[in-house]
Amino acid sequence: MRVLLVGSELEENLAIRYLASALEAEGHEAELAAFSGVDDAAGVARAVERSRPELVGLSMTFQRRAEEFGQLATDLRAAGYAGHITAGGHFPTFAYREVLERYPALDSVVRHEGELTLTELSGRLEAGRPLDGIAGLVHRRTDGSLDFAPTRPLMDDLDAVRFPKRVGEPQLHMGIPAAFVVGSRGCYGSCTFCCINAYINDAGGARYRERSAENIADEIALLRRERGARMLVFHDDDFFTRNHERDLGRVTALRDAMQARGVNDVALVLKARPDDLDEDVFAVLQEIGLLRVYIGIEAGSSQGLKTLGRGVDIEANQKALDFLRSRDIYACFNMLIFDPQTSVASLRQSLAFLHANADVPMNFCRAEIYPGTPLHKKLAREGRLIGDVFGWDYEIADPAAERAFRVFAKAFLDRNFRCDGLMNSNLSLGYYLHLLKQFYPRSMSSSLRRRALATIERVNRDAAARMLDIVEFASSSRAEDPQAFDEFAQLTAEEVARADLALESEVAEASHAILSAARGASRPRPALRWTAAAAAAIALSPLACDPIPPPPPPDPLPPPSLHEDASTREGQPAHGGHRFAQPPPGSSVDAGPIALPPPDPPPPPTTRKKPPPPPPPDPLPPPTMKK
Ligand code: B12
Ligand code: SF4
Repeated sequence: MRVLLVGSELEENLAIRYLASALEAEGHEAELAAFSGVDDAAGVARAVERSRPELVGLSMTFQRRAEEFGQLATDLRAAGYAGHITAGGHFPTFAYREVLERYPALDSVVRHEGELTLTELSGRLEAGRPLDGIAGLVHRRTDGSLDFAPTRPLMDDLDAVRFPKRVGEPQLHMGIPAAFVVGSRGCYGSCTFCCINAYINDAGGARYRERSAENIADEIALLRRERGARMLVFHDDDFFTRNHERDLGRVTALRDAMQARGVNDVALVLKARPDDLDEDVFAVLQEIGLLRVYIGIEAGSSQGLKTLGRGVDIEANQKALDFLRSRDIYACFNMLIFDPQTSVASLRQSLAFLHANADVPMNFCRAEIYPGTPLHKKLAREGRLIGDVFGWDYEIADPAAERAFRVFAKAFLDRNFRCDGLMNSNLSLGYYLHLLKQFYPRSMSSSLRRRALATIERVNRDAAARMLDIVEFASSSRAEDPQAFDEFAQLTAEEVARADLALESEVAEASHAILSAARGASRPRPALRWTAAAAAAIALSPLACDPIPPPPPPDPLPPPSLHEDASTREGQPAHGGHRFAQPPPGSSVDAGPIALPPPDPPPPPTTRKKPPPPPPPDPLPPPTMKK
C-alpha cells in the first residue's frame, strides 16, 4: 500500500520517519511530505496528486497546529482525495473525539505510538478488511459512529524498533550537519503542564524505556557515515533518569560504543532536569563532545515550581545553571513565568532569577494548557478553562498578575514568540558561540566571546527590567483604571518595539561576527577528543575493522544571510537517496534562528469565550507526584 506521511519539518521529523521505516518493513511504500505551516498545503496537495497514496497520515502532534492539519485534510477531500486519512501524535492521542467530530475529512486517529497500529491499519485497508478493533485506533464507521478500540501498550523493546528512515538533506547548524535522535522514550518527572506521563499511563507500558548503548551507537555511526552528521541532537524527553549511577553506566557505555565504531568528532545536544546534573556523568558527556544542554528551569519562583510540579526548588535551579556555567557548556532555558496561580510576588521572584542569570540565553512565556496534562484536568475541574481544546485560555487567579500577563502578551508578542524574534535570535547567538568554540576553535577569540556574552546579557537584562516595570504598574491602583491600563499597554508595546530594533541589530552583528570568523576557518576541526592511548585501544578492538570512512568534504559554511536557497549551493552531497515529496523548508540551509523554537504564544484574545460550566469531578485519582 502507498502511504504519504505528512508532518512538521522544523527539523527532521522523527515521528514520520519512524513510521515510514515500520511501514516499509511490512512491504508498504512510504513517502514523506513537509507541512510546517499553511504555506506548505499546496505542496502536500501536489504530493498526493503525484503519489496517489491509498492512505495519508497526518502528524498532528502540536495543539497549536491541529486546526491547520484539520483544514489540510478538509482541503484534500475538497480536491477529490478519496483514500483513508488518519492523524496521530500527542494532541489527537488525547483530543481524538474532538478532532474527529470537528473534521469529518478524517477517517481515524492513531493514539500513542504509531509504528504497530499504522502498519496494522495499512494491512487491513489493503486487504479491504473492516477496521474495528485495531488496538490504538479510533475510527469512523460507515454509519458515522466512532469505534474506540482499546489502547495499544507501548513497545517494550526499543532496540527492536527499526531506525527512522532518513530522507531530505541534513539540517546544517553553522555549517555542521545535524541529526536528530531519540535514545529513550518517557520520563520520571511529573510536571503538571506536560502530557508525557499521561501519554504513557494511558497507553500502558514502562514509564521510561531506553535503547541500548550499542543500538544508539550503531545508528550514530550510520548517521556519521552516510549523512556526515556531527551535531547529534537527542530528543529524549529527559536524557537522564536522576539515578546518577545508572546514568553514568549508560553514558560510559555509549562513549565506549561510539569509540568502538570510530565516531569521535561529534557534538551532543540534549535536555536535562536540574536534578539530573552530576559531575561524573557530565565528565563523560564532555568527553563525547557535549555542546548544549536545554536545561528545564521552567519556573523561577517557589510558587511556580510548586504549581508546575517540578519537584525541585529555586536553589536546585540555580545550582544547575552554576554547574553548567562552570563547565562552559552552552545552557539555555525557557521559563513559564505565568501560570494559573502566579502572583505578583512570584513574578518578582522569577524576574530576580532571570536578572541574576542574565548571561544564560533564555526565553519566557505563560504555561499553556495541553490536553492530557494534570494542569488541564485541574483547570477543567475548577471551571477555569476558556475556549476549547484547540487552544485553551485561562485567567490567572491573581488579578494583578493577570493584568501583567495581558500587557506582556501585547508588548512581548513579537520579541518572545516570533521564530526570528529577539529572544530566539539571542538563543541562537549563544549557540553560535559554542559551535565556534567546539568546531572552529582556531577562529575563536576572547573579543568575540566577550561581545557575544555582553550582548546576550544586555538582551536578557532589558527583558527582565521591562517586565519588572510591567509588574510594578499592574500591581498599582492605576492599573485598575481601564483607560490608564490601555495607555500603559500601548506605550509599553511601542517602547519594547523600539528597543527590539536596536537590540536585534546588536544580536545580528554579534552573530554575523561569529559566522564570519567561522567562514574564515578552512574547515571544522577534527575534534578528536580522546587520548592517543584510547585511540590505540580502538584500533586493536574487533570493531575497528569497520572504521568510519573519511569524513565528507569540508562542510560549506552558511552565507551571512543564513537563508540561502539550497539550490544555489554547490558540492552538497545528495544524502539518503530518497526524494522528499516536498523539500523540507530550511533543511539544507543553516538552521539559523530556529535553533530553538519559540514558545507557544497565548491564544489570541478572539478565542476568549465564556467559560463552559465545570465538568463533573475528575474520576481519576490525582496525579502521583513520585520523585
Ligand atoms: C522534537 C520536538 C520538537 C521539535 C519539532 C520537530 C519537528 N517535527 O518539526 C521542536 C524542537 C521544533 C519542537 C517545538 C515545539 N514543541 Co515539541 N517536542 C519535540 C519532542 C521532544 C520529540 C518529538 C519526537 O521526535 N518524538 C519521537 C517520535 C518518534 O515520537 P512521537 O513524536 O511521539 O511520534 C510517535 C507517536 O506520537 C505517533 N505519531 C506521531 N505522529 C503521527 C502521525 C501518524 C499518521 C500516526 C499514525 C502516528 C503518529 O507515532 C510516532 C511513532 O511512535 C516532543 C516530546 C515527545 N516525547 O515526543 C515534544 C512535544 C511534541 N513538543 C511540544 C511542544 C509544546 C512544543 C512547542 C509548542 C514548545 C514551545 N517552545 O513552546 C514547540 C511548537 C513548535 C511549532 N512551531 O509548532 C509538546 C506537544 C504538546 C501538545 N499537545 O501540543 C511535546 C509533546 C512536549 C511535551 N512534553 O509536552 N518540538
Ligand atoms: S521533566 Fe517534566 S516537562 Fe520534562 S518530559 Fe518529564 S514530565 Fe515532561
